Amino acid sequence: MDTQKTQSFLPAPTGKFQVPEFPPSKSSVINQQLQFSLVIPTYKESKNVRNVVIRLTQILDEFIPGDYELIIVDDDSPDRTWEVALSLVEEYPQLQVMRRQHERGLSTAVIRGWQVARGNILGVIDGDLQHPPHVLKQLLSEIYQGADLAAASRHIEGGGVSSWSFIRRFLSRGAQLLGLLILPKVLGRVSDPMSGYFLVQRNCLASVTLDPVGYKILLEVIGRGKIDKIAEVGYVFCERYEGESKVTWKQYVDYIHHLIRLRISTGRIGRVSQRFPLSRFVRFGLVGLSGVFVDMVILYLLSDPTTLAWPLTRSKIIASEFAIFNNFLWNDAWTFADVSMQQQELHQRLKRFLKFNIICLAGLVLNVFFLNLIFNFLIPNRYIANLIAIAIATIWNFWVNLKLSWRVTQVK
Ligand SMILES: Nc1nc2c(ncn2[C@@H]2O[C@H](COP(=O)(O)OP(=O)(O)OP(=O)(O)O)[C@@H](O)[C@H]2O)c(=O)[nH]1
Ligand SMILES: [Mg+2]
Repeated sequence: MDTQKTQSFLPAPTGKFQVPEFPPSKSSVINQQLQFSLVIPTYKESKNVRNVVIRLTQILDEFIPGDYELIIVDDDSPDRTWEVALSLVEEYPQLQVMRRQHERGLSTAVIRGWQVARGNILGVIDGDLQHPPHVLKQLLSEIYQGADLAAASRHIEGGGVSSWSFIRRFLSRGAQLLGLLILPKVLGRVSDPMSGYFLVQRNCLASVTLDPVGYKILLEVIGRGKIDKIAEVGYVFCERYEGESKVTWKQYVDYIHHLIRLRISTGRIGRVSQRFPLSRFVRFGLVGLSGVFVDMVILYLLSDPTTLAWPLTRSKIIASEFAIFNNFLWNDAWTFADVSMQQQELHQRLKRFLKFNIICLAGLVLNVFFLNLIFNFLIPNRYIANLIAIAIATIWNFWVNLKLSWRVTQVK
């Protein structure tokens, strides 16, 4: 307990996940810069943390004495890993501890650690001794020889997994294959993209905004960092002796989410979305969905054999007019709010509604045409046929309304 009075936690950064170009300065410490900062993310590792610190210190004291720091970033573990870690600081002055109480997650913990790091080489290693610490020497050597990123890999010469079940191997390889399909340019650059054990030069991350989800921080670094030369070093992923694994199904879901997010923001879709009003289109689509609901309900009330049983086309026209009115109100207030706020006069609103209505009526002609075509010749289910017809009309509606009804260029 005494320790806590003399030693204190590193404050956890907030805001954007951005590693500064230069190490942050701390007035109380002379000669800030270090060669190497190694972040150890921990969650419920109270039984491992002491051994990790001992092993890492032994190796680094021999290799780069006094020129490194260890940063444990703990997410307020219920087993008080943070307390155990802090109690080691006096004995191991190269160690610093961050206790995060407002954020959680492995990848974000690593970045928060790098944000306060003083080293020019940044690294990450698990806190459960599954990553053999001696490999650090090889990883550092690769960086000294000019690599931007040096990753420890289970899938090259000298690498392996000690005791994984068939299922876990299968899932890991399946995840890698899926990643290769979605993001070949990122996953294809390393043999073990799932590795959580790697070093990277600070300048490769400087002024890059990272945006990770879940566990796979290496994907984020390769996907968004300015990484040219990559080196790999084989290692055997050891068994866990203490503590428990935190890997659950959620990590697989997060992984897929992360792949898609990276693909969208860094791939071709990302470049297109800079020109294409993607978020506006998403809003337009959501409003359209509410219109589908209105349309379907009215269509049911008018045309279903159990209700009024009116002819399909007449019912559809009325249902669509209701949907058009619903959509206009939402689009004006939300999708194109930035434009309509500048043109709030009643006559301006009416003009927009008129244009919207005419464009949507043209869309309705398309809609009715496709509804009949699909219902009579392809799918004899009026609701499915209606859904497909609505999708076609929505695309038309978005493009023409964007160009004519809510003209962004009209905003002064
Ligand atoms: N700060 C922080 N660390 C985490 C979090 N989840 C996991 N970790 C740490 O990240 C490292 C890797 O997590 P593990 O659960 O061991 O994952 P793994 O090594 O891929 O899987 P196992 O082989 O089952 O151990 C360990 O040091 C964990 O304590 C988290 O949410 N926050
Ligand atoms: Mg582990």
